[in-house]
Amino acid sequence: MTTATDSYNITTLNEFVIRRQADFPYAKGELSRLLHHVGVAAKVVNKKINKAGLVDILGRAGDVNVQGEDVQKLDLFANHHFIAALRATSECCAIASEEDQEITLFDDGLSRDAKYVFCMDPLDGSSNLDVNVSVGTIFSIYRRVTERGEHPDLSDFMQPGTEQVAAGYVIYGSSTMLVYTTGKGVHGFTLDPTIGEFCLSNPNIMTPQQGTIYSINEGNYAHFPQGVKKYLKYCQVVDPDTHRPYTSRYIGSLVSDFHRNLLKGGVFMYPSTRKAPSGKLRLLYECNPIAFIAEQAGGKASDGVGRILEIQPKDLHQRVPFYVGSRAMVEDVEAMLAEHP
Ligand code: AHM
Ligand code: MG
Repeated sequence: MTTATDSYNITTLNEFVIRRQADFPYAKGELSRLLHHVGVAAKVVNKKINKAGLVDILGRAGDVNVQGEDVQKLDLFANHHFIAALRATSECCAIASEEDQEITLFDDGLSRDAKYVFCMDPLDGSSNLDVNVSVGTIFSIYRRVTERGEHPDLSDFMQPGTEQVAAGYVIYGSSTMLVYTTGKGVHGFTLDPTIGEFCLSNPNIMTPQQGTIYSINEGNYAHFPQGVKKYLKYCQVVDPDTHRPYTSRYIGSLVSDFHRNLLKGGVFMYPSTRKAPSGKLRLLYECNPIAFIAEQAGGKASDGVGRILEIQPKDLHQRVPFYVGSRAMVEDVEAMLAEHP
């Protein structure tokens, strides 16, 4: 078996990030350091997730384990470790997390001078962990709008997705991958457990303009807008010229569903439903970072009417309908939604 250690041609995440600093002539390395620490936290969380199957033996969240430590829910563990790793960088002055009602401020010491704020869903799809399905961490980074040295506040987070400086996700799957963009293409790294490094495996990811996979929780069909119902029927029609019927694939774990479609070509949909008129997914932690990556890979992301990245957030935990993936497929759904809202 050949592993990355057999080859000196590997490019690690850190090396790559530093090399790509040249894309931004005025960069001082702050973003590179921030991304480095995201990678470190991802490795810690990855280790813990790999042990998740032992939770039944070692105890459940809320219990005390055999070492006498409190057993933490994995999503809280991920939240804690990402916050701790980012606090340690002093390159980020505040964090908004899907797990926390309020933003966490790092307004002491060096961090108060930091120029970035960080949004994250520390462990998306964690309800799937019980059944050993892949989960992910989603993140995005913005330049603060408050002055450096002042107290960061909510206004630093109420920026449209177009203002993202970087975004990415970590997928804890059959192998662990980190995929990120700083607006100069999308790059994927696979964790080589033998050397404990994220190694460049998928440089310059581009998604097919037209795919053959559609991903949606069809159990909610009765509550979907008419346009989405029409689109689902369209996906199922037999038409060899357009490679229909398309294939239906839905894991119920956004990072996994999106990642598959990104590489193979497809559309992921989480529409508004009668029960949840704004959909389920959160603009800041899920939709904006995934939309940035999709666009950078040549795909498209929409709320059914317009571009996700142009939505002006009004609330930290705001939800939006989400259609993302291959450009032509997202445009087909938009067209059907325009006709049958
Ligand atoms: P979570 O942030 O509470 O984990 O929920 C988000 C997850 C996504 O990963 C996934 O796309 C979606 O919820 C699945 O929802 P549903 O079970 O309604 O299909
Ligand atoms: Mg989530």
